[in-house]
Amino acid sequence: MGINFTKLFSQLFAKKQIRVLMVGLDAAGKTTILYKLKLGEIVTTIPTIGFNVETVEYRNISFTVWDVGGQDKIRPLWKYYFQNTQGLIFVVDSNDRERVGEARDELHKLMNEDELRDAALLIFANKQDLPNTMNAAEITDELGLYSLRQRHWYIQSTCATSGEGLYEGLDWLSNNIPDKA
Ligand SMILES: Nc1nc2c(ncn2[C@@H]2O[C@H](COP(=O)(O)OP(=O)(O)OP(=O)(O)O)[C@@H](O)[C@H]2O)c(=O)[nH]1
Ligand SMILES: [Mg+2]
Repeated sequence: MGINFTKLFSQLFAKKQIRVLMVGLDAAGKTTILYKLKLGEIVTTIPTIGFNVETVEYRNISFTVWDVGGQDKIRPLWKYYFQNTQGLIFVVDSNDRERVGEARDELHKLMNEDELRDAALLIFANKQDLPNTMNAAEITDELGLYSLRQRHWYIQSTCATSGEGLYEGLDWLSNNIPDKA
């Protein structure tokens, strides 16, 4: 009885854990986002060769966020991080009109991955502070988000350096993660 009560109690108050994979082209702002969330600070980044992982606590949820380097030569490594991903954050540099097509191709490849079948998709349309950015509607169009079938997705405008939009994104993720089987 005592043991059962303890178990029930800990289940009620246990933090929900969400595993998040954050990818996107190089220089989109992933590492900046990760450390803005973790530390509340802008860190000076260098291109990520490999990954960073941090646990971000927000609203009684513990997000384990894997930030994987996005340079083209190392994109084939993304697949090693797919397993058990519940939330996928795809970060786009909204100022990079030249490479938005490349971002679209990478996103659609990810969407065809069996291991990411059930992952909720959050797009961060990042770098909204720059003068020549595409807004969320343009990014939605350029990425072909409306063509995604049977995918729970959401696009959020962000500025990683000010932190704008980041927590709104986490709010959406926390409400849209499918329950584990
Ligand atoms: N103006 C502006 N610059 C940003 C923003 N987010 C990131 N940056 C800058 O963009 C550059 C690249 O950011 P990173 O966070 O290193 O990019 P990344 O996506 O981790 O890149 P890889 O590790 O190579 O995949 C850095 O100079 C950041 O300061 C933003 O919202 N606005
Ligand atoms: Mg990085």
